[in-house]
Amino acid sequence: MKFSKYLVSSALVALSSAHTTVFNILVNDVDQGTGNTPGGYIRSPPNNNPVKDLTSDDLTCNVANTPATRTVTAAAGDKIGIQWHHNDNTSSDDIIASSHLGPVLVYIAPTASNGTGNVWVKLAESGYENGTWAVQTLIANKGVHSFTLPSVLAPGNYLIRPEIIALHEADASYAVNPARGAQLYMECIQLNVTGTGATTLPTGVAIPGAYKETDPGIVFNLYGTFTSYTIPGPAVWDLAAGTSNTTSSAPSNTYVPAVSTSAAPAAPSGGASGPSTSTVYKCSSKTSSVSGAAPSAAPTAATSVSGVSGSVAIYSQCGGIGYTGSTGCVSGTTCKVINDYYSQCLSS
Ligand SMILES: *[C@@H]1O[C@H](CO)[C@@H](O)[C@H](O)[C@H]1NC(C)=O
Ligand SMILES: *[C@@H]1O[C@H](CO)[C@@H](O)[C@H](O)[C@H]1NC(C)=O
Ligand SMILES: *[C@@H]1O[C@H](CO)[C@@H](O)[C@H](O)[C@H]1NC(C)=O
Ligand SMILES: *[C@@H]1O[C@H](CO)[C@@H](O)[C@H](O)[C@H]1NC(C)=O
Ligand SMILES: *[C@@H]1O[C@H](CO)[C@@H](O)[C@H](O)[C@H]1NC(C)=O
Ligand SMILES: [Cu+2]
Repeated sequence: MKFSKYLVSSALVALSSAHTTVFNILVNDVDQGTGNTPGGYIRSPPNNNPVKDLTSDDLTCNVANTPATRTVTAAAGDKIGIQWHHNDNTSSDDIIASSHLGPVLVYIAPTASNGTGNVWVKLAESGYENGTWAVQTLIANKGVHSFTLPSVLAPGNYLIRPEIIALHEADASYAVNPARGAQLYMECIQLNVTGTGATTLPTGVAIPGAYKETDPGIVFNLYGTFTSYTIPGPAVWDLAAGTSNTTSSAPSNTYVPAVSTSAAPAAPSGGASGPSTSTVYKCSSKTSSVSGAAPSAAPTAATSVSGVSGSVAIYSQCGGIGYTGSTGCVSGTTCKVINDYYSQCLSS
């Protein structure tokens, strides 16, 4: 049967993890040494699996929110580089699977809060701009994402929470189908901020709490047609640029959420019958096994709707409620109904 080859391939892919974690940070481009091992300065999880449950306490600082041994010192106004890696920090490391497209963000909270309460303030964010995803820029920069500590920030101990939201399975909501959904990668870095700043953090948001399964940036069809992406969570703190006290001084990587989100396709709401992803986009995690990829539902749902040939690539969307793009699949593929909201070009 046609779908069996996807099942076999998925099983193979699932053996290798495609995720990412933070290994170390740079302060004004100076490497602060390994931070994710015992004795380090990162509240680092035991593996690179994502967190997908938006209501879980694991979303705060990942599954191991216990104080790390050390704290890195940096001055208000310093440039901070977050170094992400997939498996190791060799030069051949791919940082994160290229399928894991999505935004890159940074939050801050007082260390004393342990991340609990309305304490998280967004310092930086980068989403989809000029046809490029922040994750693609991150990979091109060999895993380093940089931002500036606000120069007015009062001295003290802070948790820096970098985050990647991978959208490769986010066309379905985790709440509807736990085998799919956005994959969030985060941890907390212990930073002691020095300097002469006098501005304490404003009231922030709670994490978990800041993201909802109904956010257009959480449920998002990467394989559909879109021109903009709305990064979830609060606006970036207007002092986050670091050098001045004006809103116009936002960091150059700040993404201004588009007012219109109409380009984001509606989320499939067909229960467990989410799209059967290609092996290319599939990645392993403890909870996302082959059996969770809705293979049993997909074959019966996958009926050909269009034999018209066109330019829509394999595994891309070619139909569904609310879809207005092209329905013609490239040669060798056929548009098949996955559910009411999503049809996809698959091998014919
Ligand atoms: C690995 O990380 C450590 C700590 O940041 C660094 O000193 C070392 O140079 C890195 N190795 C490579 C090959 O990048
Ligand atoms: C810190 O928060 C985590 C949840 O993110 C919790 O498991 C842990 O017990 C808390 N630690 C303290 C000291 O409150
Ligand atoms: C996107 O393009 C505009 C117009 O050329 C430019 O001003 C902006 O800096 C670009 N953004 C990024 C992230 O490259
Ligand atoms: C942070 O830095 C201040 C000023 O140098 C110092 O007094 C304090 O002990 C440091 N705290 C930590 C946790 O390193
Ligand atoms: C920021 O700007 C406001 C309004 O212009 C001003 O009242 C405030 O003192 C400024 N704060 C700092 C830290 O410069
Ligand atoms: Cu992954």
